[in-house]
Amino acid sequence: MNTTTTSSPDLAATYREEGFVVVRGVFGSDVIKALENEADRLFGRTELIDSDNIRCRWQNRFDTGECRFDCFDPVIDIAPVCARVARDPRLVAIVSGLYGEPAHLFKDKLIFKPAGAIGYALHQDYIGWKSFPRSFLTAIVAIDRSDAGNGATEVFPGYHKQGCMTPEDGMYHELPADSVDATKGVVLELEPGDVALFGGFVPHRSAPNRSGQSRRLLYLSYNADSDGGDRRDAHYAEFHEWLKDRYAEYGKTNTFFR
Ligand SMILES: O=C(O)CCC(=O)C(=O)O
Repeated sequence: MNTTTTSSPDLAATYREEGFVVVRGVFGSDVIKALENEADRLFGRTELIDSDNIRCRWQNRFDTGECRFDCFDPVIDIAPVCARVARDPRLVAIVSGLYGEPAHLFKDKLIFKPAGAIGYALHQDYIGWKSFPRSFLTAIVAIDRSDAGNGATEVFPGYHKQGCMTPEDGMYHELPADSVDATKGVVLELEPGDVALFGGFVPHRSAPNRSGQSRRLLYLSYNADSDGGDRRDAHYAEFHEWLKDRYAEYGKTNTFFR
């Protein structure tokens, strides 16, 4: 298993080649403390944490199978500190530098990954919707330290050059485990304040959180200006309709967004 040591004078070239980069210490302890406090408050918003609320995502525990709250998507409309970080000029400058043009916030989620959460199977974030930006890029802002023990995100460099590795049929698809060389995985070891950035075609996954604490990471996704401009509102309108349809397929028709 590899761990991250990326530090390059030419971030954009590394991003193009590897599909990801890590920038250390983008946010200082004052911002991280404010994010921690906000994450604590959000985790207590029990009026929002409802299995019919499509803002919420859920994961099973790896040991007992119990299903538990994992993530708010979106988050910036209920979290002013996350909102400021998502549009922080230093962060937006890093993303724009990777694009070589202005960046727009597209999507935002706060993944709590509580102790025991099972983690995410191998997938690419790109989904084959006509409106989905091929320039989609996610910046992970570490609130807590993330490492192999608490289920850090693991990326597979180079495969982004293959584009979308699953059918572009508008559905979410996991990738078969053998679609990547498992020995090439890079575990994104991050300290609070570090930022990892990876493209929407980068295969990635995460292991269970085997620590005793949550592993909170803020996932902020962007698109390039030339790839549709500001599309966040349109994305969430489309995403909500898509999610409602997916829930309805399982007989869940009382969903709402709050
Ligand atoms: O936070 C994790 O453990 C991985 C999340 C992830 O892969 C995703 O949201 O696409």
